[in-house]
Amino acid sequence: MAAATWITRVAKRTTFFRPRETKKLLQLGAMPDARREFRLYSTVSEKVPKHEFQEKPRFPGAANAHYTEKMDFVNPDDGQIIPVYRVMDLNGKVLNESHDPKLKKETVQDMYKKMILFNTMERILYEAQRQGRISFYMTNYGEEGTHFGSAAALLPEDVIFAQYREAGVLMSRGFTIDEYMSQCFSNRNDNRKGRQMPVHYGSKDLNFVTISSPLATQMPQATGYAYAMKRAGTGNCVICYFGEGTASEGDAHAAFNFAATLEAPVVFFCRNNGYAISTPTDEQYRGDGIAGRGRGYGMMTIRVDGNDVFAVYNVTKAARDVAVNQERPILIEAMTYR
Ligand SMILES: Cc1ncc(C[n+]2csc(CCOP(=O)(O)OP(=O)(O)O)c2C)c(N)n1
Ligand SMILES: [Mg+2]
Repeated sequence: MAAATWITRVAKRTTFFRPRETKKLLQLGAMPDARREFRLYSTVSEKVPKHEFQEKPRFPGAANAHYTEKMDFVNPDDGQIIPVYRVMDLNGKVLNESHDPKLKKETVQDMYKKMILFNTMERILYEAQRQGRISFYMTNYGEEGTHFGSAAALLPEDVIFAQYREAGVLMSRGFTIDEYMSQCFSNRNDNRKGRQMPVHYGSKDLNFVTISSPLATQMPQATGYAYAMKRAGTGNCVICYFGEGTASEGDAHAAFNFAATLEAPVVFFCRNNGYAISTPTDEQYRGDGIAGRGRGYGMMTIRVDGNDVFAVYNVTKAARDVAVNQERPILIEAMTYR
């Protein structure tokens, strides 16, 4: 082939070393620091046929795209709407036996008992707030399935960054009624020493990071914590709960994008209950919900029936596996009501 038909292309190659390889290289004396994950860049010149170079786009910003002569704008109304994964029908009948998580009877009974206990405690605390005995309260009514289903799928060492409407997750981890009461009444037994507003729980022992009032602040924090966990090689993940309204905050974007690019082991768990205070979802966003954004950020994503405790358990367990074993973030959108 004539020389004129060849083009010399300068390509940037990236080599990733995962923690295990890094350790090996360290043992060989090839690396100065065991904790760092290295990215080595090498610049190489390669010859590619001119026509091929011209016909295949090689834009680094969309590496897998191809050329088209059709001027089609992507219409968000076209394409598949992400379905809602479920295990049970509305009567509680398991639809496909192979998706039954086959939890022990005692485990399921314990989950159910705690849901009832939690619901009862909530009524008392809500009424206490209405009577002016405590300054603030947020109920979790109707969202118990998302709390107890997801919490059961995690390990105690997995770290939780929550919003203010996931208090059942704490109960699943062993937070006691006394601890809830002490926190909400800000008394001397409160483990936060009464310095927080009611419902802004936290527990170092239970790996539950103290809740903050400003929406979405927990999200970039969760990403950072997950990235640090990955670098430390803990083999655990972070779960980050947030509401669909909170996903409109800039911090949510920052958290998703950093998690995707840094490949942080974080499970983003959105509770989509249809409202952000009084703002309905049709005023909150366009597109296919929060799950619809996952692909845009390059994250594996699933939508689940948040009222189906077994479905929530299954997706959280699978998401945890992806986060820990593939070292990447993953998004769950749990559909529910409040
Ligand atoms: C940065 C910030 N803006 C506004 C608020 C006021 N605020 C508190 S809760 C809330 C709605 C959040 O909705 P969503 O994330 O859907 O959670 P949900 O209450 O439905 O569980 C708003 C706007 C806040 N706490 N922080
Ligand atoms: Mg909401």
